[in-house]
Amino acid sequence: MKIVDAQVIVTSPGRNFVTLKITTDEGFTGLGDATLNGRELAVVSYLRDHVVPLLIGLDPHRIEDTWQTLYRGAYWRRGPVTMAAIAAVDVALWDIKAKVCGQPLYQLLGGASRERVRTYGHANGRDIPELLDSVRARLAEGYKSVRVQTGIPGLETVYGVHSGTAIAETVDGQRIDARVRPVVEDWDTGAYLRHLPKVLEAVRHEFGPDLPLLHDAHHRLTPQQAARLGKTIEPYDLFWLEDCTPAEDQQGLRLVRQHTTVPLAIGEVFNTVFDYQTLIDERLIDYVRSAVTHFGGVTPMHKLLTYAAGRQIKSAIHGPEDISPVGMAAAIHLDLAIHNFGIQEYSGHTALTNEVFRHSYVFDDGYLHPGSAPGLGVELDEELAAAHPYQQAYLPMNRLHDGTLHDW
Ligand code: CS2
Ligand code: MG
Repeated sequence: MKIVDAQVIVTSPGRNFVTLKITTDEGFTGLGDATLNGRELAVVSYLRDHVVPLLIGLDPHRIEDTWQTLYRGAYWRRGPVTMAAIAAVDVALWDIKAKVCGQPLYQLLGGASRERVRTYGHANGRDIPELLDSVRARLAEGYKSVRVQTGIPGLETVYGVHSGTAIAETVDGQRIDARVRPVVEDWDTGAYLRHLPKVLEAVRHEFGPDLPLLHDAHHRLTPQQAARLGKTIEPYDLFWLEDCTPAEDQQGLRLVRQHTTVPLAIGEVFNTVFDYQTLIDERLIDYVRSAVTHFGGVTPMHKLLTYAAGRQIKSAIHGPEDISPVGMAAAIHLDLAIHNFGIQEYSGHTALTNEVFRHSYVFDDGYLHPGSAPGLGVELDEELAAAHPYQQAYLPMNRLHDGTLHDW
């Protein structure tokens, strides 16, 4: 069998997605997600201009060799753009291989290790009452675990809280469309450290001690501040504290681990195993968070999770709405198959997105299942995708009150 065509399809059914579609001479097609939120077109060019020409004529069954060729053969390696492009090829080839076998992908990854995949959803509020309503809404939708994020008194906008009042960065004093330049949110670490314990106290008071609660600090604290926060919130028994400090500084987590037993989840911005080595070897984290789409695909993700399993670290594959249903499906197949599954983030997608990407995975009662369709179980409606062209959109940025740029 040979690859005869590879198309990069960009669509924006409410938000931008980049999808690679590979076609073989025997008519099998495979899909891969290449979406890198806020930098989508860089991956489009990496694929169209540099990778697609190399795919034509290859044997689609040679997934490992193709992955190594794209990773080592480029000479320049690692990084979110490169690894998202390689991921799209890898996932599309696994989709094809599973379709040729007539099996859902998880059957090629060792078969099911569980009946279904537990998830967590996002609850957000500008204030505590609004957050409590949002938690109720997630529970009503069936979620059994909930991530909680709120606004912070004194701050106009904050990550994870859709307030709509964010200020677009201005140029020469002129306010400009927030889609053309990043929206600038504001941040105050002290206010956050003082406020979060009150939020968790209120949520525990309202929903009791048993509801698994998660919180995302989104890379905003120093290791010392993260250690302090971890200690402070231990009484609220979080399922995890996520991205408590920028973890490129892997050794920074040693300080956090020395001071708190709060479970730690890290890695959604990581794209190779090298980003995790100290964290995993020294057991500095409890969950790995990379997305299949950003980590080079199913092939390296499966290897990472096997490596993590040796140190009793579990999976928590990244699953916000900016991971397309193609990337989501790949995650769910892995989730069903691996032994050291932890939890799957699942924000879901809009109805229009689910029309563009028709998928066989099902969300029911807080759990996901990939379904029994051969391959990933996702079909792309190319005509509908073409009706929703790319729209420039940046991720927000963060500035402190003195104007210093801070992690968002
Ligand atoms: C967040 C993400 O889901 C999460 O844990 O960190 O929503 C993140 O903000 C986005 O994926 C960025 O594109
Ligand atoms: Mg996160």
